[in-house]
Amino acid sequence: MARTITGSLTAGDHRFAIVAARFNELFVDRLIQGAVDGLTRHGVDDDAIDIVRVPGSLEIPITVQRLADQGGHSAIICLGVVIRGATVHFEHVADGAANGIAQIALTHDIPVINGLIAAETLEQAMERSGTKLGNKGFDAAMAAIEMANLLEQL
Ligand code: INI
Repeated sequence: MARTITGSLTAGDHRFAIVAARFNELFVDRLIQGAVDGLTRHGVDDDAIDIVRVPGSLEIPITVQRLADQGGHSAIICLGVVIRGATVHFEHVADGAANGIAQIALTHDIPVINGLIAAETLEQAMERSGTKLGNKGFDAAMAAIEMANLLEQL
């Protein structure tokens, strides 16, 4: 029978970093709360979570790179909010951040979870940061725990 390998949602001895933008902090703060809630509810100790704040989403990749170089975490969660309505260079910020963090995951062999919201409107950003459509920070935390455990097995 085929063997399926998946990562569990158990904390283990993993340490996690959250890199979060201050830009649009009204929403990003909710994402941080969601991510921390997701981690701790699955058994991750508060002391095993490092939160690093950066000015905006474009500063997330270099910060993730530094953390990945240091090697103290099993996964890194990126949180930021880019809103088209409020940003002329929306694509530049959203794509720059997303491409940068994806690249670091591959070059440093560490799960870097994209918890960035790219929203068309303020309302959409609100929906994804703790109201109608859940909390993307919480979802990112789940992906981080699962990937930390999965990569340990592979
Ligand atoms: N940063 C964001 O995280 N979200 C945005 O919507 C945004 N807008 O609107 O421009 C944004 N800009 C700042 C950017 O990430 C950098 O901090 C800035 O350009 C300095 O490098």
